Amino acid sequence: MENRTYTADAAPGDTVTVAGWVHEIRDLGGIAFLILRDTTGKIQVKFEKDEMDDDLVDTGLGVQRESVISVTGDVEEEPRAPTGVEVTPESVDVISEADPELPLDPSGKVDAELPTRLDNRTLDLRKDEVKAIFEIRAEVLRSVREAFRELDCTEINTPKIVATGTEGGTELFPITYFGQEAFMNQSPQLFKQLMVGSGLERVFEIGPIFRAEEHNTPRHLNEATSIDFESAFYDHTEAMDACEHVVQSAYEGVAENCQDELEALGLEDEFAAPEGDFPRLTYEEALDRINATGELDEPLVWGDDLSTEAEHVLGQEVGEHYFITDWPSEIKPFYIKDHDDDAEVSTGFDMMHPSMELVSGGQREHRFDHLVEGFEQQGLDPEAFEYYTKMFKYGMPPHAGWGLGGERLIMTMLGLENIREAVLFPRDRQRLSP
Ligand code: ATP
Ligand code: AMO
Repeated sequence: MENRTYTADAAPGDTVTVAGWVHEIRDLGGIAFLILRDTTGKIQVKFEKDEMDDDLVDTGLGVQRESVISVTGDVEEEPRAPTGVEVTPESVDVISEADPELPLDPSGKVDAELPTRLDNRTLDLRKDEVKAIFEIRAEVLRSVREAFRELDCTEINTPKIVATGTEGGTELFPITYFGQEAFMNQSPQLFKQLMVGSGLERVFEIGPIFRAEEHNTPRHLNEATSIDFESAFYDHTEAMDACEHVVQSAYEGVAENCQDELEALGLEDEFAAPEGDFPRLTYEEALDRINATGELDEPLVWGDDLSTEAEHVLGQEVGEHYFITDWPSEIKPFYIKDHDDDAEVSTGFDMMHPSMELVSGGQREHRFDHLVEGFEQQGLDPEAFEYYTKMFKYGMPPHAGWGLGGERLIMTMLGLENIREAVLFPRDRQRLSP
C-alpha cells in the first residue's frame, strides 16, 4: 500500500495514512476514540463529533471491530492517548468490513479455549501474547541457523517421502507412492548420516518430521519441526558441545532481540539463557538419583526407559538443562554406536529440560559389518536399507549428531503448557485442518 505509515512510526507533526484493524471503539459521548492496530502496535484516532463531518464520524464509529480500515490525518502529541500520540482523521476508508459475530475476541477480553483458537489462528494471532510466540519462534530459528554457521555447518534438505522408517516401525504414516508403499519421514537420520560421508562433512537440517504417535499428550505432535545436526569426525561428547552451543544461542537470540515479545508474555523478568555447561549424568547416575528420591512406586533398573514421571523427578533434582549419557545399548536405535570397551553401554545421549526430553543423539556406528549386525538385532531387514548401508562400504568417517524438537525447545523456553501453542496449525489425532 503506497504511503502507508506503521503506527509505531507515526510522529507528532506528521500527516499519515495508517492502516490496520479496528481494535476497539470507545464512545464517550461528545468524543470517541477508535484504536487502530497494526503489526507494530496501536494508535488512537480521535473523533470529536461536534467538530467533524457527520459522514466521517459515522464511518469511523459505525465500523465493526476487527474490520480493516485506513485512516489519513494529522498526528499530534496527546499524553492521555495509550501511546502518547493520536490521529485526527481527515478521511477513513473501510477496506474490509468484519462480521459482527467474531469466533474469538482478539482484544483478549473474552478468553477462548485452545481448539477455538486453533480453528481461528488468523484472529488468535492478532493478540500480542500469541503473536509473540511466533515472533520468538522465528528468532529461535534465526539464532539456531547462525549458531550452526558458527559451527561451520552446511544446511541441507532431505526427502520427506521415504521408503523406510528409522525410529521404530510403529510410528510411521504410510502413503502410496505411484502404487508403491511409502511413508512420511520420521527423522532425517539416515540422510544426514549419508551426508557426513560426502564432501559436506558437517550438516544441519530444520524440517518437518511425521510420527503417528499413539498418544495424545501436551508434548507430542504428529507433525513436528526437527532441528538436526550431524558431523564427521565428531564423537558423542563433541556432539553434546555443539548441542549446548545451539540451545544457548537460541536463548541468547531471544533475550537480545525479543524484549517486547517477552514482555507481551509476562516473561521479561524471569527469562534467562542457560549459563555454563549443562551437567552430564550417566544413565546409571540418573537411575540412582531417581531411585534415591523414593518417589517412584517401583525403582528403575538397568534397561528401563525413563517414564514421564521419572523424567519429572530427575528434572526437579537437577533443576536445569542436563544430559543423560551412556544409555543401555538395548534401548537405543541400531545407528547408535556402543562403547568400544563395553557393548552393553552405548554412546547415545539425551538432552533434557527439567520438564521433558528435548534432544536425542549419539555417536553413530560407521563400521559396515557392525551396522548390518545392528539391523538384524533390531529385527530390521538390512536389504531394505541397502541405499544407506552400502555407502558405509565406500569410506564413511566416524561421526555423531543429534535431533532437537523445535516445538519442545520453544515450549520449554516460554513455559507453554501445550506444545500446540508453539505451532501455527498443529497436527494431532483430532486435527487435520486448518
Ligand atoms: P468534549 O471533549 O467534546 O467536551 P467529552 O466531554 O465527552 O467531549 P472530555 O471530557 O474531553 O470529553 O473527555 C472525556 C474523557 O476522555 C475524559 O476521561 C478524558 O480524560 C478522556 N480524554 C479526552 N481526550 C482524550 C484524548 N485525546 N486521549 C485520551 N483520553 C482523552
Ligand atoms: P528422537 O526420536 O528422540 O530422535 O527425536 C528427537 C527429538 O525430537 C522431538 N520429537 C517430538 N516433538 C514433538 N512431537 C513428537 N511427536 C516428537 N517426536 C520427537 C523431541 C525429541 O527429543 N534420529 C534421532 C535423533 C538423532 O539421533 O540424531 C531422533 O529422531 O524433542
